[in-house]
Formats: sequence, C-alpha cells, structure tokens
Amino acid sequence: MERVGIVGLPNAGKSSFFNFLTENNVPAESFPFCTIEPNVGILVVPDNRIEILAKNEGSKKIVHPFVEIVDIAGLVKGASKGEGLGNQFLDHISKVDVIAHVVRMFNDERVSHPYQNVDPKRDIEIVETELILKDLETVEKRLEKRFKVARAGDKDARREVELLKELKEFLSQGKRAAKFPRHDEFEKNIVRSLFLLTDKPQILVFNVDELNDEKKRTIEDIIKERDEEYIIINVKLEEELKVLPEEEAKLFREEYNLDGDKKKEFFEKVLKLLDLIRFLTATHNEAKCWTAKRGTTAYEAAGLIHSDIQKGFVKVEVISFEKYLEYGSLKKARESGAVETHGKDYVLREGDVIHFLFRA
Ligand SMILES: Nc1nc2c(ncn2[C@@H]2O[C@H](COP(=O)(O)OP(=O)(O)OP(=O)(O)O)[C@@H](O)[C@H]2O)c(=O)[nH]1
Ligand SMILES: [Mg+2]
Repeated sequence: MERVGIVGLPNAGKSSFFNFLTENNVPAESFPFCTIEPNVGILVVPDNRIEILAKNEGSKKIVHPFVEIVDIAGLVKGASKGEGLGNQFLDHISKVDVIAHVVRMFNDERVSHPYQNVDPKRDIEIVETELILKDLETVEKRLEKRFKVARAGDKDARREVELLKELKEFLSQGKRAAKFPRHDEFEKNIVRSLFLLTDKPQILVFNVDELNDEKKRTIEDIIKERDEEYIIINVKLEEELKVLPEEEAKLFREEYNLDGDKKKEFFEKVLKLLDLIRFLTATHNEAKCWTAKRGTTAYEAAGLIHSDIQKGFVKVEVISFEKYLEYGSLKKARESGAVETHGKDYVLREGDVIHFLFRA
C-alpha cells in the first residue's frame, strides 16, 4: 500500500490535516511537538464508479481506493543534527512514498509559531534544509565507502563517485534531490539506491484561514519558483464542517473563498505524483477499486488481487468504465461483443473494468 507522510513545522496543522484526511481524532493541540509517535491512518476516497458497478453487478460489498497516511512529528531547525525530536522522525519520513508538506498560512494568536510569525517561504525552506542536510549526510557516507573501492580501480565505483560528487554539490546549493538530473539507468539506480528524503515526490499543503488576494499571490509566487504540486485548504474549517450537511458546508467554504472536495483533490494529486491508475473489479461478493502503477500488466494486476489468480492466470476480460455504462452490466456488454479479451501482457488503463479468468 502507498504511504503518504505528513511533515512540517510544529503547529503547522499536521495532525489536524491527518484527522481531516483519515477521520481520526488524534490530539491536535496548540502547543508544539504535540505529536511524538507517528499516527497512522487510512484515507479512503469514494469512487462513484465502483458504486455503480456494485449496484449493477449485485456485489455485496464495496471497497473504495485508499492510501495510508502517516502523521509525523514536527520538525525544527537542527533536526538533522538531532534538535527537537530530531533523527528518529527523519527515519519515519524515509519510509513513506510521498511527502505532504503542511505549510502554515493561518494567523492565530492562540497557536504559537516556532519562528514567531507566519512566513510560508521561510518555513518551507527551514523544513527542506533539514531534509537536504540529512540527504547530504547519506550521500557523504556512501561517497566515503565507494571512494575506497574506486581508488582500488573499480570502474563502476569511479563512475559512481563522480556522480555522488555532483549530487553532493547539487544538494549543497539547497536544491532537492528530486530535481537532480539523471542521464541513464546507471545514474537513476545509484540515486534511487540512496533512498533520499528529498527525492520523494512532494505535495505542498497550504493551510490558510481566509484565502485573500495577498495569500493567493504568495502561494503563486512560491509555486512558480518551485514548480510543485500543491493544495490550498483551511484545515480547521474543514474539520468543523465535517458535521454539517454537504450543501451547508459548501456555503461556508465559499465564504472563505475555498471550494471543492479537498480530500478528493489531495488524493488525485497523490495518485498523479506516484503515477498510479485505478482499475475496477466486481464479483457477487465484492466490487473494488484498485490502484496500480501505470504500466501494470494484467498478469501483475492478478498478483495484486490474489496469488492464486496469478498462478492460474488464463486471460482477462476488459471494458472501459465509460463503455460499460452504455451496456449497464458485464453480461449485456459481453453478449454484445463489447468486452475485449487479453492475455498476460495487456497493459491496464485508468478506469478499466476487469474480470480475471483463472484455473483454480
Ligand atoms: N486557526 C487555525 N488553527 C489551526 C488550523 N489548523 C490547525 N490549527 C490549530 O493549530 C494547533 C496545532 O495544530 P496541530 O494539527 O496539532 O499541529 P501539528 O502540526 O500536528 O503540531 P505538532 O504535532 O506539535 O508538530 C491546534 O490548536 C489546531 O487546532 C487552521 O487552519 N486555522
Ligand atoms: Mg501533530
């Protein structure tokens, strides 16, 4: 399962965002370092396609797509050297697939700010600097090891050392590893094998109160400079709106200049960053929306579902969800010849409805 880790300064609203996403109720208090051990939860985003499929196919149960969310402790200057809660939570970050970086843009006297005032650009840089410093440490350690091998005359090690030196220089300029250019498989593999924190895809989460023109401009400037995915959300407001019916909640959001389904928006962006697609299956027992890496084949998808289905794989029946809707059921679509059959190598597309045929 894919994991999203929430990072940011203390009191940026990370746990509140976690609660919003996962419908949990972990403590979110106005004092810094409220979170120590990471909280883990699941973000489920209903996919209306699966509801239609379940209804038409008579499935008893529905499983919507989900990702795991990890709420990590707040990070301060010097974290890479053990300040605050230091290194232990950098460890937690290394275990996630995507980083959601919560940036405080709300003013609230009751909630202290570790650097006194709201300044999103500075705050992003503080958090990022710590992650980059940690990555530099990782690169330096590897460099030291490989340097010895290279000196002994190993050709690959020499090439690796050259690359690591460039990477070290790049990180030293305060740039994220994700932006480091890689020219071939060799270079890609070396960088990947370091598991750098700043090589992970990142989404910025601007936690605003009211979205006025000035805040909009600040966000635009930051995004223009960084070219990254982001969402704008008033976490506290969303938490409060949970108890209201959707129509009323919508009116409140409009008042704050913030509309849209933020969970869905966030989830879509996470899928995009991880290059994931969704496919659908339906039996009498269960209709389910799955996520898989773009490029996944029918055979690999079978393995995601059950090792027996993969072992006994015969073929798949495939129809796009749009086309499925025209017929209203798999049975009718099949009878009309609208369902395609494919072998192991078929590459799944977003929104495919798939039926696996296998020998038990
Ligand atoms: N006014 C306002 N307060 C917020 C908002 N988001 C969070 N808060 C408040 O800010 C305080 C800190 O929020 P948390 O979610 O605990 O922050 P955190 O980033 O998890 O903090 P640590 O775990 O201490 O690092 C709480 O009192 C929240 O209610 C917001 O959008 N507006
Ligand atoms: Mg917290």
